[in-house]
Amino acid sequence: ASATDWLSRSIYQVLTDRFALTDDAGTPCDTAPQLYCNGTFKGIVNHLEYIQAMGFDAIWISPVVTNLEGNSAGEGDAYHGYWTQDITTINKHFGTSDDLKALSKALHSRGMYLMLDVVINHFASFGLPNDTTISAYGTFNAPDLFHPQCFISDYNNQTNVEQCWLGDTTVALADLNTESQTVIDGWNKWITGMVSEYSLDGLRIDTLKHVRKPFWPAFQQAAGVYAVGEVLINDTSYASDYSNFIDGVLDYPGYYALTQAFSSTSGNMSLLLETSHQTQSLYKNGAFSTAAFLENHDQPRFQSTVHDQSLVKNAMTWSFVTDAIPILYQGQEQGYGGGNVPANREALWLSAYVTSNTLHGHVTSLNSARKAAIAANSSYTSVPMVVSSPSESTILVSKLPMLAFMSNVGAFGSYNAVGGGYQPNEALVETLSCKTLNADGNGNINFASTDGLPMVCEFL
Ligand code: ABC
Ligand code: CA
Repeated sequence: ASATDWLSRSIYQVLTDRFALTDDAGTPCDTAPQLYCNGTFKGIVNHLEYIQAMGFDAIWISPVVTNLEGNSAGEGDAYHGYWTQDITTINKHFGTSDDLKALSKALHSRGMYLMLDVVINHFASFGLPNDTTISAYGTFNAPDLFHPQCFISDYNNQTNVEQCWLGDTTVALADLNTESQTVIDGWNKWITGMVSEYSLDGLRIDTLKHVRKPFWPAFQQAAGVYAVGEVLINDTSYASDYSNFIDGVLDYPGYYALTQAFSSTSGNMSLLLETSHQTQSLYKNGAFSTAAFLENHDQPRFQSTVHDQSLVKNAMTWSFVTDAIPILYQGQEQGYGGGNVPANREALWLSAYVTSNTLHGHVTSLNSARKAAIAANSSYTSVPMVVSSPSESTILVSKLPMLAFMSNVGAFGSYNAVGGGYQPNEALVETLSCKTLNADGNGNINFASTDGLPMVCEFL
């Protein structure tokens, strides 16, 4: 699927080891020791209804290739999938190659997309690698296919970021020499094969900023599908330049602004406004070049620090009402509150996949509001949104037929805001509360909230 195909999609992030067991035995899963908890591809297949019923039409799954086997002293197992050892085989903890094909098929028969996380920057090693470790790497089994060993020491030096190594002496992430033609050809051939073998619809590219930019266009072309890259940085101009080399970029600067804006009733709303304007002007395709999220597997859950449910609902709304492709990390709909890694990687089966809680309903409403707006306006995914901040505690996203008001006044606050662009007296629905209302004689709506909750309006 192309970038355009993905723009109308909504992505649910699955951490394969922590999403679903093959049979729901109710096995406990302690996040602290960082060991495999045994989630599988088959488990995902069995719970696709749970994801689709919330309105998601795509999933992003953890990297699937064979990882280092065994336990490191202190950093645990490769349950997250980022410790690559052999890219020609599938991580047996998650299932077989046929199980992965069955997952792809099950998704497609529901009209859903499969996005695979791929790690191109490095292979992994317990301790610093030696010749034996490297010979087990299969495709890239010679020392000169890796950059000389040095750990990244200066994030302000781009060559250091690209050519030195992530990780540490417990688990070293051996940095591939992505300037070498052998490595370039090896990766391009591999990704063409993976996309075709598993009928992938898209890719999430790990550690994008750790590989030189000109590597990416040929890789993307070899993949032949949409790819969104991870550039972990709180700097819009740094992140946005990657949109000239790859379809999409995970919106980390927006994540930092979003979490700050709704962190408390005195959160910084003007920073969110300013960051979103920068996003619109700096990325190749404005905010359409980004994918937005409030949580992921690397960052503390929003509810590890914010407890006011009004703030939580407002913050969750943002990613679903902007031009970005929305991503929701599994467990957010269940109100999970784990802090830093590894506490934020709670097993979803511990929630029993209940669908009765408030945030689950909130996510479902947000997805359906977005889908209705896309269906009502054929240029919804190509004409840029207009973001404004009517007061220091409110932000308004206008993307007709949708108008979304968010605020950080909190559950005990109230706010008023005016938005326009409708026909005089047009009949509208406020999607989150399911209440109908009418625009006034000038096509405006006057919002008044007494509990600080977000409001999403559209004509239906
Ligand atoms: C494990 C343990 C950790 C322990 C670590 C040493 O080892 O879990 O507790 O601290 C995988 C696993 C991790 C594991 C690592 C290393 O491998 O999931 O659990 O950590 O073994 C991606 C993935 C991530 C994955 C990897 C590795 C990469 O999403 O899940 O980790 O394949 C860097 C990379 C980024 C990477 C991230 C983990 O590390 O750039 O791609 N994520 C600064 C740097 C960033 C850096 C970040 C964290 O620190 O600029 O480049 O990310 O080290 C903002 C600034 C940012 C700044 C942040 C912290 O603050 O603007 O620049 O980021 O304000
Ligand atoms: Ca690198």
